[in-house]
Amino acid sequence: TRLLTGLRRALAQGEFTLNYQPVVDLASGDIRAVEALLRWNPAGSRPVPPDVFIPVAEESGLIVPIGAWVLEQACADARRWHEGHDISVTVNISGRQLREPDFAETVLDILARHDLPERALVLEITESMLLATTPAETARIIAALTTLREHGVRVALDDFGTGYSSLSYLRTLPVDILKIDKSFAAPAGHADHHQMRAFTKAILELSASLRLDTIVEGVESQEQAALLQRMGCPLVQGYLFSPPAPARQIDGLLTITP
Ligand code: G
Ligand code: G
Ligand code: MN
Ligand code: NA
Repeated sequence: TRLLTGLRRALAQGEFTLNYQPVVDLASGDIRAVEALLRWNPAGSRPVPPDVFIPVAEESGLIVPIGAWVLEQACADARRWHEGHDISVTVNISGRQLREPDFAETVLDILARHDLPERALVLEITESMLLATTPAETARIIAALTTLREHGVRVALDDFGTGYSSLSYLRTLPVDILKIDKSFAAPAGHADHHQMRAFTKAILELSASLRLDTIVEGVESQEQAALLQRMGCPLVQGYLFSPPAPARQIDGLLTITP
């Protein structure tokens, strides 16, 4: 397809960029982390959304070199932000990347080359990446994550609550952080908001009792933020605080002068 041809050229032509969305401490308003979100601006045409090109990159295997570029770029930016701030960078990782035999070594090598402490990196994975894996592949993914965690890299389970079997994956996967999917931040007035509130409260309690950190995604209003604070939610992410923004804007938020 034309999309695939374009993607093959995109890395060499420097058409990818990263935006970053802050993860905010609800009580203090401090930025604790930023999530790297990949953007593709093909020369001479309009940006292609990640929902469109990431599945193509995954099927073709191009997500492996693209994902390596994302890790390099995110660690280079994080090096600047980590100076004087306790800020980590969160990178979305595809199952295809995790199944590469040398994934853990690649990540540790990138961290070392950028002189970035392992604690400063969070890898964001989803339950769905285990859907089509064989038991041997699942074992390899768990081994890679375990190695990385032993070195201090943290793992976040993204889109929590949307999968088929969230609780069993939570028991299987070695994770440090739960990210509650944005569908749970349903605004007041939304038909399901009472039920969503009950689920959010239950997941927050589960997460705390498992000693995991919790981030609620998709917070768009003050009302949602106030409600989440009353529920004891520590960390949030969403348009209320900041949309995904270019690295230079994050520099500005952290008052870093390049
Ligand atoms: O915010 P946004 O529309 O950018 O993200 C859309 C989807 O693309 C999200 O599900 C997100 O996890 C995914 N995504 C964004 N950047 C990356 C990336 O660098 N690697 C992978 N594998 N997925 C990404
Ligand atoms: O799937 P993942 O959680 O990695 O991707 C996050 C997605 O959510 C991105 O597409 C990002 O642009 C989007 N996003 C970030 N903040 C908000 C928000 O407050 N509301 C909504 N609806 N989407 C958001
Ligand atoms: Mn994510
Ligand atoms: Na998510």
